[in-house]
Amino acid sequence: MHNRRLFLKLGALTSFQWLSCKESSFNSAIVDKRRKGDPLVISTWNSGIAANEAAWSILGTRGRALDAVETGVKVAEADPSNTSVGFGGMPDRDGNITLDACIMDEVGNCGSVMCLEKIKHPVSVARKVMEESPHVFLSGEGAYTFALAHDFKPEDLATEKSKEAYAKWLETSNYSPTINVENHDTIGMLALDYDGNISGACTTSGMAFKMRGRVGDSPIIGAGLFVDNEVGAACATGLGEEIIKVAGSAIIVELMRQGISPENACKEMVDRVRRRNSDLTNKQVCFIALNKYGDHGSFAIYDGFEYALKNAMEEKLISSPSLLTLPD
Ligand code: SD4
Repeated sequence: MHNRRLFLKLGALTSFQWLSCKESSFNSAIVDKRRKGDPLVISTWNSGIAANEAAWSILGTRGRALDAVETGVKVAEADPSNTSVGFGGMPDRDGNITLDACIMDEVGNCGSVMCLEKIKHPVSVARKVMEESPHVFLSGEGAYTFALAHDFKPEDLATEKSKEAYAKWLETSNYSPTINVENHDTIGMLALDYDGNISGACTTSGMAFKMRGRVGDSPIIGAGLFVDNEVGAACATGLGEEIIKVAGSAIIVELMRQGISPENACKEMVDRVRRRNSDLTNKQVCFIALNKYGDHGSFAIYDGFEYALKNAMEEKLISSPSLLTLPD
């Protein structure tokens, strides 16, 4: 009798209510089975190897995922050979190096800076925005003033390499701001700490020779990065405009909430980008994702994307599945 009543009650639910019922039981399953005592970190591209190493100095000693992701991506920001992030990043078309970064913690706090100039570690300014301002986004001049007020020192972020590349670009000044599909260095990092908490960070100098003021997905919470500690986290690299249009990282997390694997959630978002674009030439989009159990995965439009993994057992680069093969 009891079962029959339950059946009738469920029968009266709309499909949306029924789905919500299923999802909330899935959510509590995730919370209950949250993986504790087994930290790991993943990050985009091969620059992620060195960044993961730094993050591990925190995760491996039972530190907080938030500290790990900030420390990790700072390695890429300080590396002059990485021309898509921080020091040595490519300038905009007017010759200014403008940086975008964001960070998000296990309780959904987040901070972000956009078009920040002369500060080597935008991710640390983003963390200050999160922790010491009532806001989430600060941009341009305001972000710079905020950074100075928090003791960040202005520096010249140009290198010989970035100056030469800009001088060469000026010869034609051809405005075709594409993301190189074969290689990027923007770093997105997701970490799961010993206590089972997840945080993420993302940092970039954006498109080389972009229009002044252009902002991509990387500092946009929900596009370049999203963390929901009950479910997991995702971050992105590639053509920011396309990633923003599908709210990439936030929706990957929602797909994982429905029980979809990290790889399949990333694949679904790549598929949505494909459905919006009849021509994918020069449009690379890549996602990585991590769920509460420590499962991780990725998907990209083109092959060649890889992400770095580090946990107590191993450290490696994982080649991402993709939709298309790059033409020769
Ligand atoms: C952007 N997503 O600004 C970034 C670029 C990127 O490696 O990933 N470059 O659109």
